[in-house]
Amino acid sequence: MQVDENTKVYKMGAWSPGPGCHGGCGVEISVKDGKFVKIEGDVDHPYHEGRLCPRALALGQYINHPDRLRWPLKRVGERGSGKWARISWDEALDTCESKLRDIRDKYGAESMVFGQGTGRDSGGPILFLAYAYGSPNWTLFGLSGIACFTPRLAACFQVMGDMTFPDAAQFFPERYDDPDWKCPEVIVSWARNLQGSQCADHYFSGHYVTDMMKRGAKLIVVDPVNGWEASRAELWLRIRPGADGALALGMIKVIIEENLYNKEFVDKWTFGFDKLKAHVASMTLDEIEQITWVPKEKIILAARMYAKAKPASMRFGQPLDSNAEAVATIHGLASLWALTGNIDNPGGNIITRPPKGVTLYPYSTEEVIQLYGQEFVNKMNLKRIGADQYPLVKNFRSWAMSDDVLKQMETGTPYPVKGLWCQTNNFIAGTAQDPKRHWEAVRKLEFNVVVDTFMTPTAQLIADIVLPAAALSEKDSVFTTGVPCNPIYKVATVDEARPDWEINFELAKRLNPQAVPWANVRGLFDQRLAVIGKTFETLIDSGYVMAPKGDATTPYNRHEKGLLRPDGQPGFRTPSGKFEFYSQKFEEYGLNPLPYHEEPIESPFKTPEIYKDYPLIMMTGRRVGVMFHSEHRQIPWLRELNPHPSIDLHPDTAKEYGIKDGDWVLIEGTMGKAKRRAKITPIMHPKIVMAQHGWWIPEATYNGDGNPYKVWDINVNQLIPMGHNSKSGFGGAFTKTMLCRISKVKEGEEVNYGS
Ligand SMILES: Nc1nc2c(c(=O)[nH]1)N[C@H]1C(S)=C(S)[C@@H](COP(=O)(O)OP(=O)(O)OC[C@H]3O[C@@H](n4cnc5c(=O)[nH]c(N)nc54)[C@H](O)[C@@H]3O)O[C@H]1N2
Ligand SMILES: Nc1nc2c(c(=O)[nH]1)N[C@H]1C(S)=C(S)[C@@H](COP(=O)(O)OP(=O)(O)OC[C@H]3O[C@@H](n4cnc5c(=O)[nH]c(N)nc54)[C@H](O)[C@@H]3O)O[C@H]1N2
Ligand SMILES: [Mo]
Repeated sequence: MQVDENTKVYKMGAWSPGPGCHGGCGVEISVKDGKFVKIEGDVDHPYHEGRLCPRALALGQYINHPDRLRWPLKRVGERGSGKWARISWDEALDTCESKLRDIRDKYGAESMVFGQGTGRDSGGPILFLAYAYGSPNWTLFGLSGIACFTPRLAACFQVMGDMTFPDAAQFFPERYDDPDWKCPEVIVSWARNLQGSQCADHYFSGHYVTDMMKRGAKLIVVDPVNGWEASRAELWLRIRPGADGALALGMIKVIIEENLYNKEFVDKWTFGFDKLKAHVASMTLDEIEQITWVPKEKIILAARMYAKAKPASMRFGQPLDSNAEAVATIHGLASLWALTGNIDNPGGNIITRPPKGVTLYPYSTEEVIQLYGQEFVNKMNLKRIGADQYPLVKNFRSWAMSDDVLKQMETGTPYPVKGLWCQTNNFIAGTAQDPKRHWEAVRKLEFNVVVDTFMTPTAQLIADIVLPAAALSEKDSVFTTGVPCNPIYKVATVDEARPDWEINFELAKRLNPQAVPWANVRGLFDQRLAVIGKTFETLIDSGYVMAPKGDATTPYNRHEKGLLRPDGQPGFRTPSGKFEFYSQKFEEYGLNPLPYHEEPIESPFKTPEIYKDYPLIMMTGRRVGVMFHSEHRQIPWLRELNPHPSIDLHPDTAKEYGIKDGDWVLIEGTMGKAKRRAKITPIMHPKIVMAQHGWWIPEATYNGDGNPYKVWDINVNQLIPMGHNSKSGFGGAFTKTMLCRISKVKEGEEVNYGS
């Protein structure tokens, strides 16, 4: 659309960087003379219908920020000295090419690790580069147990062959007006804080809750914090962090023992019901009340409300991935959907696959194989770090195990790790647990590259080359992980910043031309879009694409229609063809086939001796809407709304420790400490404190002393260990459950923000 002579408006999807998000919203971007002017929500887009988050609305301040990385840099002093020189893209890519070739020639491609952060669109090009180069070691670098979404995905794929999301009518252009859609009577929001983590995450943000509540849905919230959702809930279960597995079993017990389960669904579509029944019969609600801190009357009420609602949906969040045995916890939650028949039904939990299978960034083994072929994936598994040790890791999605990557960097066995390609990952400030251990390991490697939009603590400390990434409006990409399939395209530029896909495509072509037969990135997109009958250009023209009703990638009741299994038979993609309460895959992998609860590594019950000295439970990283992980600390509008690296304390807790609002607080755990500014709020439980993650102080200048932007003063991940991931490999990051004690920081020892 032409606004005036020089300004044009482009409709596209939004996905990091800028908003810093998991993507999916439709936006309108105005551009004048090749430069970004403004962003607005696209009211015609079915996803968010024009609503935008504050981070998207602040895109202009992100794009034009004076600290944006604008050209490639090379390190000119010692690692971590903070001395950099501008270089050309040719020199940057020549250096990367020759160093990566050296490492491959001397030690084998597997000696190079390709690390990403959360699911941004850069995930696709990172895997693409790793595999073209020949390294199986693609990972979510630093996050113990790959504890973000992958444990949830892995669990659901093993026990039911797919992932589900609450039905928000997201598959229908008419949304809630579609005649097949039903409003859930009850929504369970379990460890999910959509008002803060408002990023779409496949189900339309916090609007989902208000949209449904306006239509009569009642809300059950399972959360230690009395947040936005808990305060609006019909029933709030104030759980102790990390006790979710036990609560799920309690609800299962009530539903089975009170005969509230959906007999038809259970008989026809599930496997192992009797074993589940016997399993929950062996525990009492009193025990579960003690473990969870949730009164048993409320457990019973919640179970009844959820099971009697027709239909009911459940959303579940990342804290579950941090649970000690995350996969087992998630098995428990998913079992609740199956017991009540709320799978792929209107208004329940609907199975979600990428529209018509278009994949640029794979979320499942099936998608990895679709892109790279079974033979290649098998070959990669031979050397993939962690694949030999954890059958679930080997058999799901293709990540190298983050905890074992770190160990292998340190020990060099069974083979050495020599370099890190670090793209969309700020592990020193937020991604990694035990970030100093990561720093020690990575600083000893031969060659490290950081690709980012800003100079971060991570880039300062570990990079040899820093490459400037393009932001939203400056890059071509396709959002394929949810619905609909959105084009994202380049309409503006900022100096020499380049899109992740372009950087990785060019380097991959140099390192292995055979793996990159396309002339350019758009050629690759064209090939991947062929299944929806589009090219990248025609996708831009149509704006977005939704798969038609009746397709295997759209609801409902696909298990009845034979749309889920590769053999075309009715049922689910599992060994039994049913939802497995008793998982045959877990049994095969030597894991417990039934859902169960395990205590966090430190807890009032597991380590009472530690609890005596560290009597508070530290939750971290409860999301705030104005920031995405370690990003946006330098964006004025957003920082104004969340100005301090805070720790949330209940007024009673603050009183007990003599702390006033705004005081600096020392948090100490068994393995480290950090300072935070007190924010006193009644939403917290008196025994639980909450420290935001990802903090660094971009306005503090860096003098090369190894503490860039004061990160070591305030990073709470110094209190959280690596290497205690779940038995399956996935899950167990303990970001919500470490024990700690607090005290007021002595006068003169506060953290100042300036230089
Ligand atoms: N604005 C913004 N949005 C984001 C992100 C961001 O950084 N900023 N990050 C994105 C990413 S990668 C992720 S993984 C998601 C995460 O987003 P969510 O999955 O929503 O996770 P959190 O915000 O950590 O926590 C959700 C809720 O769980 C509660 N909680 C904490 N521990 C426990 C527990 O042990 N049990 C239970 N039942 N509840 C618990 C918290 O109090 C909180 O209210 O958000 C995504 N969206
Ligand atoms: N204590 C604690 N730690 C946590 C969590 C918690 O709840 N508590 N949450 C964990 C979770 S769930 C996750 S997913 C991780 C997230 O960890 P990450 O996803 O690694 O998040 P960041 O630390 O913000 O690092 C991302 C970096 O990438 C840059 N960036 C953003 N978009 C792009 C892009 O498109 N291209 C490029 N090249 N760069 C980009 C940003 O500027 C930033 O420096 O953190 C984990 N760490
Ligand atoms: Mo995450």
